[in-house]
Amino acid sequence: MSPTLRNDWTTQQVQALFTQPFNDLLFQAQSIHREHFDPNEVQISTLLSIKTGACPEDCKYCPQAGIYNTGLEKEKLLEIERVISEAQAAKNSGATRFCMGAAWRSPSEKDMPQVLGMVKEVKALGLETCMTLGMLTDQQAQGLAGAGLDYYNHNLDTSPEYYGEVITTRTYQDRLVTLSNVREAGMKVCCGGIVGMGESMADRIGLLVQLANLPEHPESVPINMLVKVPGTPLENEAALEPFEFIRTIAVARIIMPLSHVRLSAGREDMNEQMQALAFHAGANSIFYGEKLLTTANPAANKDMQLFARLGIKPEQYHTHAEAEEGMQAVVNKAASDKYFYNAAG
Ligand code: SAM
Ligand code: DTB
Ligand code: SF4
Repeated sequence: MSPTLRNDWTTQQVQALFTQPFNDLLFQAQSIHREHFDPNEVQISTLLSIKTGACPEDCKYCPQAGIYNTGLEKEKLLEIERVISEAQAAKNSGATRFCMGAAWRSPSEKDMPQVLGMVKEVKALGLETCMTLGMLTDQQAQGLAGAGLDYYNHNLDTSPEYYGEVITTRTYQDRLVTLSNVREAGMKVCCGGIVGMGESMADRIGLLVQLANLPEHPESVPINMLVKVPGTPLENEAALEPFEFIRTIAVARIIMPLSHVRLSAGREDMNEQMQALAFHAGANSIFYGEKLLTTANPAANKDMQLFARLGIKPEQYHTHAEAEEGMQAVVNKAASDKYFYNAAG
């Protein structure tokens, strides 16, 4: 009888968590966080854009969509050598995972061999690998898994209800199919969304319900604060109330207790107190290094100084066997937690 994580959250239950008094919410999130993770460790990943700009999709938040005039310099798919040297630099500065992103609707068959080569070479450096390349067929997902890709990032972005306001060139269902292909191929899933796009609280709750009710929780849940890029339709969007952002992180932590929750894009616009509050709410992963894909991120030394002042250590990369063993220990411990686990499963 193995315990199962809940994936039957109702909107009402998540709304009740989300709207409870702030201190109660943070206490609950921090308590759950401490049951499953070292509260003073944060996983760090570095991003690289391996193919920049001229994307055929119309995501209203995105500087890389070809239809918006954001002044972005487009680039072709990078050579493998360049990717290896960027990955080595990321490793040298302390990252444990290297995430490669491409401004594609989906990868073409022509580009796949080069992409698979990148996975193999970056992995050979002793880094965990992640890619985000758009929609994947089941064969493409299997190819990436076969090359050794650890994680695939594909976000749901927002609630099903708000989605059509933001993207019209691919459906919510298309995204769910890609996520299922990634799972079937045996890779870990990185899936989250963006807040601050003019959505309502109900939409933030709707996104969280969708994420937690996937057949398996994503191992990594990036919560991005919209980076408002001039030239995109969302450039003048009103700023999200900061506590709403913290509430979103805290609820993600509570309903997906074993997932790494990433304080993702948008940290350039947050002060250190806000970031510290996000860690207190259960965020335990960040993007590390001066650049996200095309926009700015805090300098690595600034992040390390913040970590030192908060007593936070970067999470060490574990070998696959160690990670499996660690996860089994967490699952065993979770078996006795009646509130979040269904022991009858
Ligand atoms: N083209 C691929 C796709 O969309 O699936 C992969 C790259 S895309 C840039 C990856 C994710 O970055 C998007 O799903 C979105 O959640 C996030 N993102 C893009 N632009 C952003 C922005 N301006 N602010 C916050 N997050 C953003
Ligand atoms: C995710 O959820 N956020 C990252 C990553 N996945 C690929 C991307 C953020 C991009 C922010 C805008 C830019 O730098 O282009
Ligand atoms: Fe293209 Fe991805 Fe940007 Fe959408 S988010 S426009 S798919 S790069």
